[in-house]
Amino acid sequence: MRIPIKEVTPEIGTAHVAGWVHEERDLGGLTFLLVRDRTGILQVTIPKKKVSEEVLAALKEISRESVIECTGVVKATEKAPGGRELVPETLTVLSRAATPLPLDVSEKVPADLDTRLDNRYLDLRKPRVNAIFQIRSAVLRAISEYLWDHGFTQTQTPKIVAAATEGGTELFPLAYFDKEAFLNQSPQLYKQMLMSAGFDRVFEIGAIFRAEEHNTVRHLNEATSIDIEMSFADQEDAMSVLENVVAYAYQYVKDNCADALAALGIEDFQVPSVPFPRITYEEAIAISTEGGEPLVFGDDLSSASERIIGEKMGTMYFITEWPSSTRPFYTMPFLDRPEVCRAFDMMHPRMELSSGAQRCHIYDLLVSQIKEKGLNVDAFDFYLNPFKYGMPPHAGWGLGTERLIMTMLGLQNIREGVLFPRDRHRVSP
Ligand code: AMO
Repeated sequence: MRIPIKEVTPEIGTAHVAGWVHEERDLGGLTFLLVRDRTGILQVTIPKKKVSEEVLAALKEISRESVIECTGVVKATEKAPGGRELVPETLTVLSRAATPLPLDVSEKVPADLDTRLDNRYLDLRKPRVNAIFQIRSAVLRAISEYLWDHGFTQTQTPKIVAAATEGGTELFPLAYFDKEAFLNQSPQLYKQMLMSAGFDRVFEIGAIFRAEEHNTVRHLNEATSIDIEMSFADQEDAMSVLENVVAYAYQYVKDNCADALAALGIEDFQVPSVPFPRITYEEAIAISTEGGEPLVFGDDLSSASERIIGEKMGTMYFITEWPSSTRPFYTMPFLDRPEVCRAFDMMHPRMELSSGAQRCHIYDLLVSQIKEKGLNVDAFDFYLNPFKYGMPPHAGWGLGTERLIMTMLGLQNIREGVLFPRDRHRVSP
């Protein structure tokens, strides 16, 4: 049975391992292979005079990144990675890699992000890159676990939809027989409909599609949104779930992903403490204005103002009480001062990670808000009907997985947190 390289120790005696040839060093009478699998790197030492003809024949076949398997005795040696080496009794080339390689997996030759993404299957072999996806997997597990444990039902809602939720300009139209359809921008309308359906608390982790105009380091055209919706709840309740689930995910990574964090060179991994500080939108624009990026009531935050405010806050924080004009139609205004609404953004010092709100559950008010935004009420029939027949007050949020990973791991470009990113210029691989 093949064992993971991480488990190879001198105490084991004979081991059978398999993986990719990370490096090959030929010193004449002696060849060193560094063999890599998902769990680590092992030195395979081949004293040419002491191994079989079959092993020597296989050695001739080998090129970097070929897939091999071998069996042999494990010995302790200080000079090799992990303090051990394997001397092969058998060596088989399972799949020979062509030369030259389009990308250097050992990272001695640097490559730009485009070249890396063009050859993503090779790029993902790099331990540092793979570590990002081990952590991403752990984060989504932790978040699901937390929400499960707090009474949320996991749902899957349609990705082919008939209406925009987050603004018409970012829609991808779709050829859907003889009907007008789009890729969904958010599960927003569906998670709200499930509140009328009596689900009480739902969460969904799924793809969202945004026809973002600009190619930036923090926007994707296909992202993974973590969404929740909860009934009999206001924005404060939703914010509390959000900060706790984020802190839980950080703690989970700290407790379970030591190897992946080490591969990324992250030594001092800090779990944010809850509760996160809250500032109002008015306070946020005052900080931005003071910091040299003037904003007036009704402006959205620019990335420059997010940076200024983030620097001042120095931790994750919430911005609350947004102008109603800046938020989508489904947001609940403060009924005594309707120019402000019960919406919030959750911010990392570098950027926005999540938006949410208490929703408008009052049918007549919702219809008038749809009209005010210049949208066609008839297109929202399927969504509005549930509000006529018993809709509890409810609140929720959407949290971008990639932005969470990007800020957690200090990645420079959001694309690094996606296996096969989609942007304005990239639909392949
Ligand atoms: P919003 O549009 O703010 O809100 O999206 C929520 C979060 O999703 C992530 N996100 C993106 N990440 C990468 N690339 C993109 N193009 C992109 N667009 C969004 C961000 C963002 O904070 N329906 C509401 C949520 C709600 O109120 O429940 C919504 O979609 O991290």
